[in-house]
Amino acid sequence: LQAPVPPNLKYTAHYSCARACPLVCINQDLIEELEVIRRSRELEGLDRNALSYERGIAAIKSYPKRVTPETFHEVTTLPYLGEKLCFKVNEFIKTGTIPEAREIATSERYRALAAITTVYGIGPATARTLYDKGVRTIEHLESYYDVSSDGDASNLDTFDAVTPNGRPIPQQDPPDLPIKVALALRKDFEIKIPRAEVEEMHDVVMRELFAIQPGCKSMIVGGYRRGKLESNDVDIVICPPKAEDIDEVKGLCAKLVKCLHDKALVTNVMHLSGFHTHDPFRLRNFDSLEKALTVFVLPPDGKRKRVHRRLDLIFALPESYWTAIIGWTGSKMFQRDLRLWAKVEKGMKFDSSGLNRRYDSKLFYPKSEKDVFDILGLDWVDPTLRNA
Ligand code: DGT
Ligand code: MG
Repeated sequence: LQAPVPPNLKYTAHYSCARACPLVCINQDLIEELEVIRRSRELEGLDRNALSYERGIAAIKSYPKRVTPETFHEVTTLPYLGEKLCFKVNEFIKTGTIPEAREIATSERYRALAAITTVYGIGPATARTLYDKGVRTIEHLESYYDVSSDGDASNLDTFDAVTPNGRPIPQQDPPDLPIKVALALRKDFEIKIPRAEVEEMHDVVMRELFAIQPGCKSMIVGGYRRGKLESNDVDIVICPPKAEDIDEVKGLCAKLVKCLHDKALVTNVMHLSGFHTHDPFRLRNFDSLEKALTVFVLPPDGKRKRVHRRLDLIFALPESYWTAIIGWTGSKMFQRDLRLWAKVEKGMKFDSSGLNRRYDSKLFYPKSEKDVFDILGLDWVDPTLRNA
């Protein structure tokens, strides 16, 4: 699925949004070893250190030659490859492993924190608190939250937050609800989603959406768009047709979710957010995304049992459609560097909901994804090469 690397994208570029970063690289075994160290820093809340590793790892992912004694010197000149990281790369060249990574990977604490954070909704800080309370395994978690992984989350569905006109009623998400849903459906969520099923889910969602609001555009984003053969969830960015009255398209996300929920296609709603309230500036500019984080299940297909899937629906107004697509295509690192590039090199502000110039707040209305790259003065990077 991967696009060829165009010669204008140099692997020595400082920003990962200016490099080609494949999904799987020639030094994947080294990446996986370094990833253990990065992950442990993240799990321990050492975010700056984790980010240093993430940047170094992204630079190695773009490096197109095998790391060997012959290429080692060049590797040390790559961006973000500091002394410590180079030392570890050198250990890997000599032995095929990194001793620190091996030590971490076998430690009880790392294994427990890594296992606990596989549950959707549990981040590193919560995981450490749970660890301190004696939680070591998913089974411990089940008893801690009083949920069994039996595939039944119907008692964990509190979706009633929509008025008859489709507006979400502002409400606090019930605490721990996403975690409880994720535990109950854990065995389903562990099964990755093949591309064909991602596409089938998209088709079903769009069929329902067209019945409510004809003329919407949509794109499957996330890891699917970066070329992953199997995804953990499905992310879809949706854009309503240009409306005279912004009120016409507001609330579309909640309306769609309600319709999918009524048809038992969405079984649980974990989070639903509307456009930002009544601040007229915000409505037209930033944060103008509505989003729903849900659990979705395809209609039964004969005897075949369908698996519960995580589905994120992101609604963007026409002027923020392309920035939303870039933001939600990821990767997280690519998006982070895009923001940094925009700020440091161009005096602009980029995020999923828009693009503007800092000194006079001039807004840009990109007409395509390429347009966003052009405005930011960046060479085009194919989505399948955005796996920094
Ligand atoms: P996976 O695990 O197979 O679903 O892999 P991804 O890469 O699809 O990961 P995912 O679904 O967590 O996120 C998709 C991209 O969307 C990711 O690169 C970062 C971005 N993203 C995730 N959550 C948010 C959010 O709340 N706001 C914004 N602006 N972007 C987000
Ligand atoms: Mg995803």
